[in-house]
Amino acid sequence: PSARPEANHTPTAKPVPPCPEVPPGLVGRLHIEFSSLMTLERVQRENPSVTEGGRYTPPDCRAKQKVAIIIPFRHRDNHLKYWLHYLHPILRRQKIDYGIYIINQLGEETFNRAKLLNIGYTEALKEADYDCFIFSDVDLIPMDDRNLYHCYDQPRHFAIAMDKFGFRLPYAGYFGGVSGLSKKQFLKINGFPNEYWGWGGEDDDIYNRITLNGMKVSRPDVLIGRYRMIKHERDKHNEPNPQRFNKIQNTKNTMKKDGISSLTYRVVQVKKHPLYTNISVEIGKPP
Ligand code: UDH
Repeated sequence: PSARPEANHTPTAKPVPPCPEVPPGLVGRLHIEFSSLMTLERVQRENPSVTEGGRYTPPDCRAKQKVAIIIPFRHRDNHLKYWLHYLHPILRRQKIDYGIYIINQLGEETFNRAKLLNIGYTEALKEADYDCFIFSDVDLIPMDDRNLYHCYDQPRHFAIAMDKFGFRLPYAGYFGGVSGLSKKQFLKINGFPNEYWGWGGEDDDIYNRITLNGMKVSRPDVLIGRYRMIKHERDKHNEPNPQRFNKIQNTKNTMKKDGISSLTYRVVQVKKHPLYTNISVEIGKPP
């Protein structure tokens, strides 16, 4: 065959088909462990198709949704390495069009998970036209790749069977660990509360927001929704919040004014790493 110069070719732009409902390359149950040494260099070598800032688009099909994965973060670099090592290949097999956003709370004031998640939603939308937001703790790894990281008709709870809870829901209204809302679902509940400082309660407040706004939580099968948590001690400056029990009684009154509509913060740095985007923020401190 004669090698004709490229310029003479009419570009045969093959139309990319929509991604199938059930991705064909899934493997099911996964072996997850945290004893091997992990380095970012290794994870980078394993994932050459991930582009700057931790972005990936399936090369062979068009995904219906664009998914931003938001991770609340402070001083958990070792956990992040494992998260990236396990999740990038899973998301690729799932044919997800995605970006990874680490929302890093600067300083040593009390941690505020839900406020960081609100910031992640806002900042991700400045980068791309995301339709779906998945909020994941940095220490939670799915044990089955059939637990698909996209959004559903109702707000999704993914981490329903964690090892630390004996692979069951700890209580019926649990919405912690890993969850996902479409842009529309997120805006319907005015995002997440900004006023839960320290550990606990914010996930129950989010659950209340969902049900109070006439939605219900969607969940995977209990065998598919299994997770391993990387064992760790309680972090400094994230003590259990003693106000959480009172606050979750008041969601109905607080959700209209406290949420994405009242969010304030300061971005100090946005840095695109090969496997993720790091957004370092100042979020203030409890009143
Ligand atoms: N997080 C950080 N840094 C912190 C605190 C929290 O990155 O200092 C993030 C991280 O993504 C974490 C998530 O917030 O996965 C949730 O916080 P957590 O892991 O402290 O909450 P969890 O309920 O653990 O998983 C509670 C403490 C358990 C102590 C057990 C001691 N044996």
